[in-house]
Amino acid sequence: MSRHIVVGAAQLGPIARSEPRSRVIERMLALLHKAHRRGATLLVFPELALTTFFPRWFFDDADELDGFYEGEMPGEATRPLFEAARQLGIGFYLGYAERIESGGRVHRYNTSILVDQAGELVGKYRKVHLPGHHEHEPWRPFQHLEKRYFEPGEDGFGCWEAFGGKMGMALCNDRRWPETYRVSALKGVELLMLGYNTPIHYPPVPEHDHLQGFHNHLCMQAGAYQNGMWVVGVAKAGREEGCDLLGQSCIIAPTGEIVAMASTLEDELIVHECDLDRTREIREHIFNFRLHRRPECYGVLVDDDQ
Ligand code: CDV
Repeated sequence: MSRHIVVGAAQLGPIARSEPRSRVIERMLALLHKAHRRGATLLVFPELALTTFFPRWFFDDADELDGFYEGEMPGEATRPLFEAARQLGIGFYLGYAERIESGGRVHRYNTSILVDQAGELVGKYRKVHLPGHHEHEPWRPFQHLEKRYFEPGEDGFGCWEAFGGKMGMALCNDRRWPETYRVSALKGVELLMLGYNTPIHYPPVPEHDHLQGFHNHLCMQAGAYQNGMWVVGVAKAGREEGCDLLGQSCIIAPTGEIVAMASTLEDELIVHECDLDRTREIREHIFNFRLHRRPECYGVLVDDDQ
C-alpha cells in the first residue's frame, strides 16, 4: 500500500458572528471540492471551524452560548460535509465546539474529529491545553474564555490508523507544548493535524505581538523535527469581529521544513503530497527514541507539583 498521502490544509478566512452554519459549510464544501480536484484524500480544517471564535466574548446567557456548540456530529448543518466526503472519497479533520449531556451533567469541549474517505468517524480528540482565563476580565480588549467555556480533554493525545498511516490530532494552544508532539510520536503518530485560532494581539504580553508568526512556525517546525512527523497546521485567519487572527497555515515535513504555506488571510487551500515513510529519516537516526531517549532522566516532566 502506498505510504504517500495527498493532504490539503483548508485555511478559513474570518467568520462573522452573524454568519449561519449553512454559509460556513458552503465555504468548506467549496474547499473540499477544490482539494479533491487537486488530488487530496485528506483535508484539514481549523479549530472551531463552524462559527466565529466565540470565546472572545463573555456570555451570561447560557442559551446564547449554547448556540455555538454542536450537540451531535454529524448534525443537520454538518451532514453535507460527511456526504461530500463519501461521494468524493476525501476524508477530513474538523474542529468544533462539542456539547454533550452525560451523567445528568452538561459537558463542553473544544473538539476535533477525523472522518475517513467513506464519511465515517475515525476518531475524536478533546483539547488538552486550554488557554486563556475563566472569569470575565473587562480590562482586555477582547476575552479569551476557553477555560470557562470548555472542560479540558481527559483522554490525552491519540493515534488513529487511517489513510494508510498513523494519524494524530491536536488543537491550537497544544501546538506550543512539546509534550503534544512527543506523546503523539511515542504513540506512533506520523502525521499530526492541528487547527488554530490565534489572535495577533496577546493582551497579557503585548510586547510579543510582533512574534506571533515566528512562534507559530517555531513550535510546529520544532515539534515536527524533534519527533520526525508531518505537521499540518491550519488557521482561521484575518480580521474577525475586529480581532486580527494569524494566518500562515502550513504543511511541515519531518525534517522541520515548511513545504507549503498559505499566502492570504482568506479561505485558501494548500496541498502537498506527504510520504509517510519520510518519518524514518529522523526516527531511525538523530531522534531514534529506542537508542537515544533517556526516560529515566525525565521524571520531573510528569510530576504533579511542577
Ligand atoms: N485558540 C487558542 O488556543 N489560542 C491560543 C492563544 C490564546 C495564545 C494559541 O495558542 O494560539
